[in-house]
Order: sequence, then C-alpha cells, then structure tokens
Amino acid sequence: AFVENLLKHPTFLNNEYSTSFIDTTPELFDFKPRRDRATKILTYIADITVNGHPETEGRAKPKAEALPPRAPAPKTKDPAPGTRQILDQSGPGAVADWMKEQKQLLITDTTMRDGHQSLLATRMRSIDMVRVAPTYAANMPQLFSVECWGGATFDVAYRFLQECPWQRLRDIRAKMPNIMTQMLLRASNGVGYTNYPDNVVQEFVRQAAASGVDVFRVFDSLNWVENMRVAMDAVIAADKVCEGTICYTGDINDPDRSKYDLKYYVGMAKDLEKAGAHVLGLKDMAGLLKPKAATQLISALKDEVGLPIHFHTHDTSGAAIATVLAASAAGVDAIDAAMDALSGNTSQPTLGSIVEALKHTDRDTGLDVAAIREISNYWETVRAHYAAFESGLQAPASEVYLHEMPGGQFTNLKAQARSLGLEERWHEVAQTYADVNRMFGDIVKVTPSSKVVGDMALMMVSQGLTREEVEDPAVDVSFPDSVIDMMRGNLGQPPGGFPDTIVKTVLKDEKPNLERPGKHLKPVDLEAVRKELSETLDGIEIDDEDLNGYLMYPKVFIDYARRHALYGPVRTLPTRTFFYGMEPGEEISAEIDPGKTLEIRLQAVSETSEEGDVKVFFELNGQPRTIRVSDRR
Ligand code: BTN
Ligand code: 3PY
Ligand code: ZN
Repeated sequence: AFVENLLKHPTFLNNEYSTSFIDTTPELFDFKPRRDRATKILTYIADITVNGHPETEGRAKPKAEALPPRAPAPKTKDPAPGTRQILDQSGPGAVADWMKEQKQLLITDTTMRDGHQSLLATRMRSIDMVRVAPTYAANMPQLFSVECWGGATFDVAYRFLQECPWQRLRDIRAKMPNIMTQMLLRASNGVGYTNYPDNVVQEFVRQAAASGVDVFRVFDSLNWVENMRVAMDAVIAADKVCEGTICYTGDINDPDRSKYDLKYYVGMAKDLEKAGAHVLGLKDMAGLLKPKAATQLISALKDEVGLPIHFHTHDTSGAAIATVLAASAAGVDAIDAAMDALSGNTSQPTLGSIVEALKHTDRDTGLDVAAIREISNYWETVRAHYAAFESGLQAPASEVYLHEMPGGQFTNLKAQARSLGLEERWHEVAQTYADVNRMFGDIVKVTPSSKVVGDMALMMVSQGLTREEVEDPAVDVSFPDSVIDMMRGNLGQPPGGFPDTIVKTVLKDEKPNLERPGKHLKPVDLEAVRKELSETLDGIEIDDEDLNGYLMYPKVFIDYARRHALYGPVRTLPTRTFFYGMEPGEEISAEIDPGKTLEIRLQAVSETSEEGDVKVFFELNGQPRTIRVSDRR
C-alpha cells in the first residue's frame, strides 16, 4: 500500500524528489525508499551544484581550463608478468629471495598513497587511480610494488570522499594484475589512531589480504616490536609479504641522540627478523636520514640481518635523493619514490630523477623513462583538480631536522595551526613540537604518536605554556585527551619507557599500564556487531568489508553508509563534478557498473522558490529529469 501511495504522489510522478522532500513528507517513508542509483547520483550533483561541497568551500579552485585527466594508452593488452606472479606462484619467501638476487634497485611507486597523503591532504579519489592502473600494468611491469592503500587513505575515503576504500583496492587490483599492491598498516593501531583488540587487527589483515593487498608494511608508532606481532603474524598467516618495519628518528651520528644509535636500529632489525618478517622496512617518515648515515645504517643492516631491505623517506629537507642514492650504493634492495608530478617536498623523492641518476650504472632500475614521463604527465593533470587541497608549501626546508614532523603530518598540522589562528606563529609551533618530543622522552613520531605530540604542541602555543611550566607541579595544566591516553600506556611503550616526570604530571596518582595494550582488550564478538550494525542501518546487509570498516571507524562508517543510501555510487563521478557540481550545458558520463554508463547533461538551474527549493534540470541518457534540492547557501 505504501508503495502505491508513494508512486502516486504528485512529486514522484513528476520525477522531482530530494532530501528535503524526505524531511517534509515523512509519512511516505515508513518503509525504505528504493530510489534507483541514477536518481541518487543526480540528487548528489544537484545538491553540490546548488550548495557547493563543504570540503572545497573557500579554497582555491581548479583552473577552468584544467582538462579531464586521460590515462596514457597501455602499450600492450597482455602485461608482462611481475612481482605479483612471484608472490602468487611461489609465496612471500620467494619474493624476498628474488629481491636479494636482483642487481637493479627495485622501486615502489607511492603516488597513490603517501604521495597524495603528503601533498594533497589524502584527498585523491579512486577514479583518478583506477583509470591509470592498466597503464602501470602494461608500461611499468618492472615496478616492485605500487603503494595504494592504508595509512590515512582508509578513513579519508569514507569520511571525505564518500567512497568505499575496499572497492578502491579491488578495482586497482583487478586492473593491475602483475604488480604487487602495497599498504601501510599501523600494527595494532590498524589504520586508525588507537589500539584495537587483537581479533579486530587479525580480521582486518585477513580481509585486506582477501580484497587485494600483497605487501603489508607493518610499523608501530613507538617502535615497540612486542606490539607488532599480532599484525605481523596475521600477514604471515595470510601468505602475503610481511614487511616488518623500523621507524627512523633522530640521527645515528649525533651523540645527543644516542638513544637512537646504530646499535639500536640493528637490534630492532634482528628482532623483526626473528618475528618472521620477510622484508625489513626502513621507514624514515620525516626524512631525517642523512646520506652518510644511510651508508652506515644500510651497510650495517645488510651485514647483520639476512632480510632484503626496503627504504622509505620523504623529501621535506630537499636532500632525500642524495640519501636514496647513498642507500642504493650501500646495497639497499628497494626504495620508495613518487611519480614526478606528485613528488618532492613533504612527499617522496622524484621517481623519474632516481631512475635517471642510476641509468647506465650497476643499479640501473630498468624502468622506461618515457613511460614514467607519460604517467607523470597524467598525474599532473590529475593534481590540477585538487587545487583546493594544496598546502601552499613553497620550498624544502632544513627545519625538518629540528621538528622531525612526518611528511604526512606536516601540512595537516599547519592547517590545524591556521584554524587556531596560529599560522603566523608556525615556527614557534615547530620549536614547541621539538620541545614536546624531548619532554616525552624523545620518542618516534609517526601516526598515531605524532598526532599526540602535535596536539600537545598546539595546546602549549595557543595557551602560551613552556615546557618548564608544563612540568612544574604548581602550574595546573589541562592535557589533551590523546596525551593522557598515551601516558596511560594505551599506545604501548617507547624504548626506555616514558619519563617519570611527565607520566606523574599527566596521570597524577594513576598508574600507567606498561604491558601490551591489546593484552587487556576483550575480543570483539564480530557476528554480534554485524547484527547490531545492520539494525542501525535499517536492516541492510553488512558484508565483511563493511564490518571491518565499521570496526576501525564506527561513526565514520555509519555516516558514510547513510550518505551512500542517499547519494549512491558517487565515486564514479569525475573529480570536478564531485567537488564542484556541474555548469549548465555541461555533459559528463559516469560508469556505475562495468558497461552501464549514465550520460548526464545539466540543462538549467531554477531560481530559489519561496519554500527555499531549487529545481535542477537534467537530461539522463537523453530523458529529462528534474531534481529538487533545498538551497542551504
Ligand atoms: C560531509 O560533510 O558530510 C562529508 C562530505 C559529503 C558531503 C555531502 S555533499 C552533499 C551533502 N551536503 C552536505 O552538506 N553533505 C553531503
Ligand atoms: C601513516 O600512518 O598514515 C603514515 O603515513 C605514517 O608515516
Ligand atoms: Zn611516508
């Protein structure tokens, strides 16, 4: 009866309905409105066209002449076999052996993960990646891996891009069948900011492997190997490549930073080898490893550890390429670089320039420089559409050796400082960040520990507090929640523990937990959570990917799922349309299923009615459609 009722409603007969319609005629919606996906997408476009996208409001706009990105043509329909075939046919141990046998420097392309995370606030949409994946497969089959998942991309996909991160992974995997995909996993912190129960971490790794991750770079934000085992074991059980990773901080040659000396790193590497890593990751998230230190560190690790070594750095200082070349000369097996157009500054060093530097040497990468230039030109046209998320960073800077902020955090913290009115005091924030690090006992700073240091630094600068004042028991300080949480031991322990002074100042009489946090977290009843979530979302089916998304980010996932029910598969829209809507007369297409494409033309936009509604007139595959949205401007 309700369906009839709805279908006879004059608004529906006119094909005019909108979100506000749902609000104003609730009696029709005691059952689920089953609007088709095309209508949902049109509703989204209409809404953005009229009201704008909250994420780009007030930000720089792409140039009107910025072209829709077109991927370079794949050179062959039949891509040469690559590392993925070694993994699938012979397993992760064979990948590690193969790495050690290679003379050439192996290269991971980070453009689809750390590149845009570090330069464009992680805002790159799946469509811009998936479109070029076949070109990677055909034209760059010698790549060791493509880092395209994990880190901050997981929650940003749901939270800001209204798309499913798992679908991104499956789509890239399907279109790039010969190159290993790689993800960044924060060990027990998953792809979140907190320690998850062991079975949540295990389930997440199982699903990531099933959906298409080949290489898992596993790190702990305090370099605590004890806290990495659950994640590492899960990767090993899934028969994927476990890259057990050291986070590099300080300077091995600075006597003032002797906590993080050569011996420390070699010791940690041996622990990771014993823990079952197939590959040793060396993650220099802030870009602090200097060329001479790279020579010493890589040589020592090669001598003392049997694993192939994979080096990751950031070019914040401008010196990263020198470090990469030193690491290469010292025998590092693989390194990370970003395609030229998304490289440099807080991102990875420049892939094409590394390949050129090694040409005609004994570590010649074998990558095709013409193919690199073509793909980089593609990324250049993609980047133009993300002007709203550019940081405005003008130049590399040696100040990174003072503050030691990770590349992925730098521009974020700068934006946070701006929003607190502290933009003009950025150098003070940088100095305070360094002071907080010392106050916390000189810790590794990488997600999530870096966020804790950043929260504390911003609080101190905005309240005008010095380290001495914070440590003075007579001064009453209200610490950020993240600081209290870390001092309680909820992210684990740094080497040597946190200093007593700061623990007592923050926790007063409360005793911290010095054991592995996961040891005290109850396993989650996965099927009970699935059922509950389904009920919250009006009975929709919750598959394993959804469940894992929810376990990482409950609120973010629910908001995403609710918007998805309203707006449909908006990931299929071109990036300009997604962020800015359409202009009258403009035509776009959106492939909502393989072979099922919507041709959408925006005809006109009406004036705002007295009720505050705007009519947006479309042609959908040649048929007129009108969508009404409320004007919230
Ligand atoms: C959000 O702010 O909710 C995340 C981004 C998705 C925004 C969509 S755009 C159309 C609609 N209007 C809003 O204000 N939010 C959603
Ligand atoms: C992340 O965890 O997202 C990082 O990029 C850390 O460097
Ligand atoms: Zn990084």
